[in-house]
Amino acid sequence: MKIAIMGAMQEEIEPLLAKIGEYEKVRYAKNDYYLAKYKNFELVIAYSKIGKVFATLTATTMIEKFGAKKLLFSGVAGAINPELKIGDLIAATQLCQHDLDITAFGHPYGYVPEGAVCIKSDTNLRKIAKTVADEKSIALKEGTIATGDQFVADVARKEWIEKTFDADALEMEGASVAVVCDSLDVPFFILRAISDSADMDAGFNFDTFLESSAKQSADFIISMLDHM
Ligand code: 3QA
Repeated sequence: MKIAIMGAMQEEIEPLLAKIGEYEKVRYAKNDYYLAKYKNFELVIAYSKIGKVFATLTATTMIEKFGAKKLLFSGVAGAINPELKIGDLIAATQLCQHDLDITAFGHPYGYVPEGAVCIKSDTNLRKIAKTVADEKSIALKEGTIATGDQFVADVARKEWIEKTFDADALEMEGASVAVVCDSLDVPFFILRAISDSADMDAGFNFDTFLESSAKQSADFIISMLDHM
């Protein structure tokens, strides 16, 4: 079975490629896709570039062009829930788009007709994650992740997202992956390690912790493959 492993930034997939070692690079739609074998799996690995549009393109390509049957996302996020500290892992139970707004027509934030405010991730993949976390004695948090085309470095914006969506963390790609995978019936899992707290220090903390947090997430994803 072919499994997609996706990140948004190069730093988010680099630890995966380093661990897997041997791969073939295929250029498609102005992006690089890395094809590899790991244990009994065929893998397609890529980073999309930042934001919802690129993430949608990459997730769709991994499924429709490369034939991925499951998709795992690995990366970093800004914390909303104060229990989440830098380096902590959160697995999305569901994802929403915090910047989607047709409230002028009486709809809730994050909703468009025939869509849903939140999309749930695959429960089986989340179970595998729990097994891995237990085995490694890692405190894996589960919660709602809010996605939008915005690097949030502002407490007021963060608090608005928290109260509107009851979200625990925020980032810029997860809900796109959720929409694509839900539409195409591909089970998906979104894992993020905290790089910052979406506050006024977010830019500095992000730069400081991107690499170490991205590695936390990537290492966990590799362990999940070992259990699939
Ligand atoms: C931010 C990355 C994007 O892919 C979303 C990181 C971590 N903290 C966040 C926050 N708000 C929103 N998202 C996040 N990822 C890209 S901007 C920096 C680009 O530097 C998750 C995330 N607070 C490029 C060098 O110029």
